[in-house]
Amino acid sequence: MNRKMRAFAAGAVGAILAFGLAELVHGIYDLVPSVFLAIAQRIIELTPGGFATQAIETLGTADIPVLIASTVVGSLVVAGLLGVLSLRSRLAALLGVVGLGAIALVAAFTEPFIAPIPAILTILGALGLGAWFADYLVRMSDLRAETPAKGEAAPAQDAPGAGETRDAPIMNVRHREAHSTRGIAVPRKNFLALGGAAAVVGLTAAGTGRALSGGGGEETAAAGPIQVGGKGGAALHETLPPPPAAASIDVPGMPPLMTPNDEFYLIDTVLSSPRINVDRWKLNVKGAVENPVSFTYKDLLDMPTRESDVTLSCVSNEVGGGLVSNARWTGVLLSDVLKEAGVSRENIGRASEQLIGRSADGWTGGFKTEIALDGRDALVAFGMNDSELPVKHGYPVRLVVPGIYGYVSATKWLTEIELTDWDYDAYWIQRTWTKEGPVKTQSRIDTVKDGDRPQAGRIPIGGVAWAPHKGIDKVEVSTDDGETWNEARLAAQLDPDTWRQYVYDWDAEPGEHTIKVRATDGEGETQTEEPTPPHPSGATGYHTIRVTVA
Ligand SMILES: Nc1nc2c(c(=O)[nH]1)N[C@H]1C(S)=C(S)[C@@H](COP(=O)(O)O)O[C@H]1N2
Ligand SMILES: [Mo]
Repeated sequence: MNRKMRAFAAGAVGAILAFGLAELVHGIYDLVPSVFLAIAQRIIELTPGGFATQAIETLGTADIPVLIASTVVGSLVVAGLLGVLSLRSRLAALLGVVGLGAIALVAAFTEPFIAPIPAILTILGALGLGAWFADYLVRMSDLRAETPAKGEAAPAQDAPGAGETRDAPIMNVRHREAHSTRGIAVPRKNFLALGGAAAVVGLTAAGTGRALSGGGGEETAAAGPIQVGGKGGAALHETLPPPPAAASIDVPGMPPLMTPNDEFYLIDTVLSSPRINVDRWKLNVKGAVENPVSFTYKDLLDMPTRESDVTLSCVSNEVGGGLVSNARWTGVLLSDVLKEAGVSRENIGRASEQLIGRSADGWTGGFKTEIALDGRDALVAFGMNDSELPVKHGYPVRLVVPGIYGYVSATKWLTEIELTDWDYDAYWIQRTWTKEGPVKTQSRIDTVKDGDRPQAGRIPIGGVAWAPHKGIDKVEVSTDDGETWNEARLAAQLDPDTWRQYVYDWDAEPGEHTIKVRATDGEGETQTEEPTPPHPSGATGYHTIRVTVA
């Protein structure tokens, strides 16, 4: 390793130590935020439309690990470069560390739940430790002393500005020269051993912190059963019978009618789901309402509840993609919640035209208040497929609104409902997605995959079609690239708000075939053939696959 490489390694090791310590503290005390998660989170939020939109479109749910990995690697590279910079000017490197500290503090303080003093102490302590250790490695291995002439020649470049600071690096260089003449040079082996040991310590601390904070493990956290109703009795708690057998078609590869919670698609902007203490949680209904009210979790459970089967879909779903799922939701009607705040269909005005759902993490979704009151099963939901909402799906409470995409409506970790005018732009609207997000009618082929090479004979081509709140009236399959269409057999429609299964039994003959599917909604309208990308209002076009029949 040459001198610069060692200095780079020293800086990177310092960063690993700093991250390790910060993660460890976060693991022990979760009101000290995870610094790298906080930084990655700010990157998501600050990138105007671009990154987040692109990442969600192209990487789907993989965007989060990719972003975290880039944040970590990026930080190590910056720290390494500061190590190299410190060879020329310790002061400049120190300023760099101060800059990193400022970024970490700003990122941390934008997190929703934070204990300020411990967070500051942790960040400063971790950075101090990392910088000190990196500097120690550089000093002890005498990296700076090897080319004092270079250091002497460089002050102008090192100096960030005023004459006063201009002198400082020179003095530092001299100091280091003096220091080096004392001859404390660490041989290469010791450098590697010491640096390696520190890296191991840092990574272990980070790993321990991650494990303690349950990072990544949250999907598996089992959600308990829902405990509805204290006083009301059964009449106030409408339940649904199990889905009839006729609503499902039993063909290999068909997605289950009700998506199990751990298979339900996931889309959100948080790197780590807010963990909400349900005993302290409140839902505030505010803004342009007659009677601002607030509900505890128990208040909601004591209201008349209902179950509702609703298919949720993401605007960034590609044609044929998996960002669509169906669940049985339990909750109270959003219209009942609004009624308590004095809002009715008759008194919606300009000032209350839009309903904003605000999340504990600050995310917002907004839609026409009218939609909450037009009779559809818009729910303030706390149950999903007979259990409490899983943390990742919005525990303790979220919104579920049939017929409009999740990005405008389905606020998870809901803490606030605010009525406001139409001018307000919620999270994804600020990032260039369209203001109203009606779900576009879509259909997907599931039982046969693109590139399959099935045997000739009877092949069931099946899947799901959805036009939430309108329902599906017809699904057609073409096996000749759209020349001719065959009506598929439909399963019973569970609810107009859910997807509907279909199958077409194809007598396949050898050769190459292009298969397409299209659906017609409950209002007689067939989905558009013209292919458009998800951005800005949802993908259109027919799901198309190619198979070679042997
Ligand atoms: N707080 C919060 N709620 C949110 C989001 C989010 O990023 N943050 N994403 C929305 C989007 S874009 C969609 S498609 C749905 C997805 O819900 P799910 O992850 O439970 O499938 O949640 C919505 N609710
Ligand atoms: Mo979405």
